[in-house]
Amino acid sequence: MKERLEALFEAVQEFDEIIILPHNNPDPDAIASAVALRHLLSQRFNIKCQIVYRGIIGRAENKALVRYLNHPLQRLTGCISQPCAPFALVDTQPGTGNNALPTGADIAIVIDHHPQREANGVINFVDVRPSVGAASSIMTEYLRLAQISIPSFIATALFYGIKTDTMGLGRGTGTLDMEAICYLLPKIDLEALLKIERAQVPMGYFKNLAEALNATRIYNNVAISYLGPMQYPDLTAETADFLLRMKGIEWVVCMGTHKERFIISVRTQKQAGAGQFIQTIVGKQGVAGGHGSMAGGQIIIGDRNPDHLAEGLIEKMRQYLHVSEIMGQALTT
Ligand SMILES: [Mn+2]
Repeated sequence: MKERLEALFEAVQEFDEIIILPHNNPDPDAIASAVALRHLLSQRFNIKCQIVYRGIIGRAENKALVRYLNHPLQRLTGCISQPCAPFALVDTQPGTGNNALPTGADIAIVIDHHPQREANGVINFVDVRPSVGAASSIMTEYLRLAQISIPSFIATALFYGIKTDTMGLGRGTGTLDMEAICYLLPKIDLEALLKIERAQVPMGYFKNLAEALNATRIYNNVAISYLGPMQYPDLTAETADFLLRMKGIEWVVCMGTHKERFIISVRTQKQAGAGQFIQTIVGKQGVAGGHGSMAGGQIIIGDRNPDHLAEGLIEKMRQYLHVSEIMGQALTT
């Protein structure tokens, strides 16, 4: 591991500035990893780091987290035309289609825990560990190895990143995640964490929730919810996490549209297969990827009717999961 840290340092030492890029619509793991990497690079090498992202930070908890961190991320509106510094990707990789990396950009670092993608071009340093539950656990390890003290607000963010990505240390958790949690625990700001986790939600949240439940149909052990147009893109992920608690349900798929995109989130009680499932379903229509038990995909709607797109996808899902139920049963009526 010491060698890995050396290699990471070697990859960045020639730079004065680095652009840190998490995945689009960053979640707590992506946000915390970005902030931790900035801390590592600025403390050790005085490198100026800018954290940028594309999309929306939609969930009330995630908004509360960035408020607590004093808004460390800058939202990109246009495309990055001529980046003045190399990129460091966290919680994402080149070629996934879920980040704002411009084609041909210089990449200094990739730190991720999603399945490894084939990347084109030269990357100074790559650390991709799909066996780890959260990128925040990898970042905690680097800070520990570098013997850089972790301020309470970063420890809190990393802790929350691990907790959410592993669904409270249940989903895809490995030894490194447990080690990171134990190391971070004495350093966290518990009161702040509770405020983030119990962040107040706007009234519209309950309307969304009611609509999502009403839209849910049960196909044997599969729950599928098509939400139509959504106010923010990670509503599908939020709804899917919620529905997975339903007794007898092994697979949950939530779909909806946000601006020009059709968004799909998949969750499963099984420990494997979610990434492969969504990649097969989306195919060449868009981009998809994920872990064993949580995954997602996006399709640019173009001139297609999103309702028809949803119908076609549901049919493919039924076949893939060998579901005999054809129409599905409404959950709430
Ligand atoms: Mn992650």
